Amino acid sequence: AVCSLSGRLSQQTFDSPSDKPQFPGASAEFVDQLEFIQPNVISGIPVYRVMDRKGQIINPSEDPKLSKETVLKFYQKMTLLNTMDRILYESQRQGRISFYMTNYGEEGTHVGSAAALEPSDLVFGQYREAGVLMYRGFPLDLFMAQCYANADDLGKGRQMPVHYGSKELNFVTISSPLATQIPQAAGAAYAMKTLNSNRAVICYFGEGAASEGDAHAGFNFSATLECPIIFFCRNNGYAISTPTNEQYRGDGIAARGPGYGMMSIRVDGNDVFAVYNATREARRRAVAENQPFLIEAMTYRIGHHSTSDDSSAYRSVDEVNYWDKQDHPISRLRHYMTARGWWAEDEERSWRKQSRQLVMEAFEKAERRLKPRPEWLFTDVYDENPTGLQKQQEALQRHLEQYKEHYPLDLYDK
Ligand SMILES: Cc1ncc(C[n+]2csc(CCOP(=O)(O)OP(=O)(O)O)c2C)c(N)n1
Ligand SMILES: [Mg+2]
Repeated sequence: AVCSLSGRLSQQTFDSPSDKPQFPGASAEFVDQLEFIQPNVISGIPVYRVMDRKGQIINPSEDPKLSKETVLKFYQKMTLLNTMDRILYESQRQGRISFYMTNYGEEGTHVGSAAALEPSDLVFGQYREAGVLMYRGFPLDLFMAQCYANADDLGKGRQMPVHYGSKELNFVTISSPLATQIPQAAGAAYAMKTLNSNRAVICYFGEGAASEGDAHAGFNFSATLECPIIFFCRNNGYAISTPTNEQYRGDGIAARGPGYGMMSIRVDGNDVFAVYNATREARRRAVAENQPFLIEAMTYRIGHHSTSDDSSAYRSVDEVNYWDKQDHPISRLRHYMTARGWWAEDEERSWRKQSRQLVMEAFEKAERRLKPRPEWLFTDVYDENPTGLQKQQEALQRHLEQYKEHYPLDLYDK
């Protein structure tokens, strides 16, 4: 029996702890059947939702039962973001600003997640999360100042539009090389854990960015170092023109969580309450248990990727219309509010008017404001400017002095 190649009997006979695999890298059993694991072993991860498309609560025990005041705040932030997007998109089209990215269709992912966090939690965004910053209280004037690169911009006009940041609101400045924020966020969460600060980190990224190597590094460090972080993937169907069926072959991003040993969930990103519930519970447990959570919010990018893109080249108008007309996070929330008698045509009309006015005032103010002082180009990187930079600054000053008639220097702050 010892020499039997059929194996089964001898295994039973010599069953002892040493017959279990002893490899340090896995906790598993031996098998004697050749079998590959099917790639779809994790497939069809369900989509958690609280409301149906008509804004009706499906399971009352999942209703977050937020106050009227909070729900109205959700709605107002989502629609204000929409209005700001429309005005800034148009102003790029008119040549007033150089670039813009809209958030159409993803408002529920922003507001639902932002509302579930503590203000002291640190946010790392990708670039399509303006609603998170808006929910935290970033004023329209500062959004506009950033896009207009005027003297009020916290970044002093040194970044492309939509690269917002706010130290006060714990929102790390956007850097658009994809996925760089993911390992940075993991490191920040590790620091928060070691400082025992009771803070969490949330890191937003697109399903396209999740294909970058940096995403792997961030996920794996967070899991092994047991970091209080929420990885929030906005799966909006596209990475510019690349649809998800060309982006990955597994069951989306949530399916990767178990591979990293991470708690994971897929939610309906167009259901602001589902996003809120999932983020709130993930946030609570991330801090209480020091472990990372992965949330994949399914949504749809209704706008073009950016003002440099024309999405009609790679998707149908019907597809976009479906999401815009049938399954929109804003209309879903409005159905919910209307059913409770919290919102009707009158409120809608006056809020539309008021919000448009707020955006237009901020826009006009930003456009009138002077540009940042040219010497601010040279500040904020070094504590003391190295001689090389000092020389460049002097050269710029001489150049502007000599050729001043070629530069609109009166538009710049002195
Ligand atoms: C490293 C890197 N490669 C390529 C780009 C160009 N790029 C900018 S956005 C983008 C698509 C990202 O898609 P996704 O992560 O799904 O986010 P979404 O735009 O859909 O919100 C690409 C390829 C980049 N910014 N950085
Ligand atoms: Mg995407």
